[in-house]
Amino acid sequence: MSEFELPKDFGKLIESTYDQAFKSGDIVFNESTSEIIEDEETEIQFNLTLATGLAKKPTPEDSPEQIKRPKDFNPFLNPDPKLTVIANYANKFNILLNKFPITPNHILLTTKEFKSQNSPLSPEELIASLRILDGLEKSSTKNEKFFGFYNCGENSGASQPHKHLQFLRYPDNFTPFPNLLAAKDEAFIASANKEPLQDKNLPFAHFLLPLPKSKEKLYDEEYLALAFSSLLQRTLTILRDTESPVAYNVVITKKWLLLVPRSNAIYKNVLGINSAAYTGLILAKNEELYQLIKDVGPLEILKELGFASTADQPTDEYHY
Ligand code: B4P
Repeated sequence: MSEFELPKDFGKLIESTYDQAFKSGDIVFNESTSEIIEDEETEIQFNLTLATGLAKKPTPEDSPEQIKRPKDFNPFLNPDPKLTVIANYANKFNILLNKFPITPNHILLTTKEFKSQNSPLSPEELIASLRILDGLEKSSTKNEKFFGFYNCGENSGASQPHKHLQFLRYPDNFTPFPNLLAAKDEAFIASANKEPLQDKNLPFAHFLLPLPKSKEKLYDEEYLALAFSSLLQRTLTILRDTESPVAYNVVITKKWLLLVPRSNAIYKNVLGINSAAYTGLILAKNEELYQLIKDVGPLEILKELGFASTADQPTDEYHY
């Protein structure tokens, strides 16, 4: 049995932990409203969410008196047992509930020991993520689809420095753009002969690989390490020629892996954008920001916080 095997009742375990933590007030659930809009030119879907309660959420800049805990409090080191779904997963991780969710059962994969959120994903972190996605989808009676995401580096939208990935459900009737792109090819590792997939209609650089359908290959550490590093090389090649620190978003599903280099975390100094936005889920914490997203258009915002697309460039033999 693999050390990454999850309990058969993984979904139920998440739900019961969530229900208890919610009842005891250890989860701060924020009500939200959502709508799906479509970009006129590309027909790409975006799910816009308005969650005004989040504006009151404590931030690392709040004073210790305000939030009644030490300034450098790390919620992922010795995590709260009431928020813990599985402690010591594969001897290296914890699977936790997000304390401030907008959708129920939002979970996090955190490293047991402190590791930096600026470090690339390890093969074990990729395998654990795929297992979690598999566990979530198998537990769903409604054929729901899930994604994992990792906000890496200063400009990526991360707020916690302790390494963590997050897992969310895609909204119903929503097609994220990478699904359409990944469906165009079989699984491959990017090489000097074949660049990762990039949608020409999108105005920001992004690198996507379809993942293998066979379970043996999908859960193969070496394969995943090569796939991730081939995307990271392209990401670092873009960042190499700029003044920007290393920052990128990772989105993973059971079907594909996506990396997006980031130039900035916040649009016009008001709207924070993380990995979820680069798979089409955009969050606003007040009405003005919600309207701003609609007025400017999600693609324009994503363009400004990323880098120019390289879809038209010929294959470059030297990446980073
Ligand atoms: P980070 O990678 O550091 O940053 P983030 O997702 O952008 O979250 P942030 O904290 O900045 O949240 P925001 O108000 O923008 O993730 C840190 C994670 O740890 C977060 O999930 C955070 O909530 C969680 N956390 C913090 N303290 C904790 C504690 N004591 N115990 C357990 N978990 C703790 O957004 C609020 C939430 O909405 C975030 O979770 C965010 O990922 C999620 N979200 C963003 N866009 C979304 C969208 N379009 N739809 C649905 N959810 C979305």
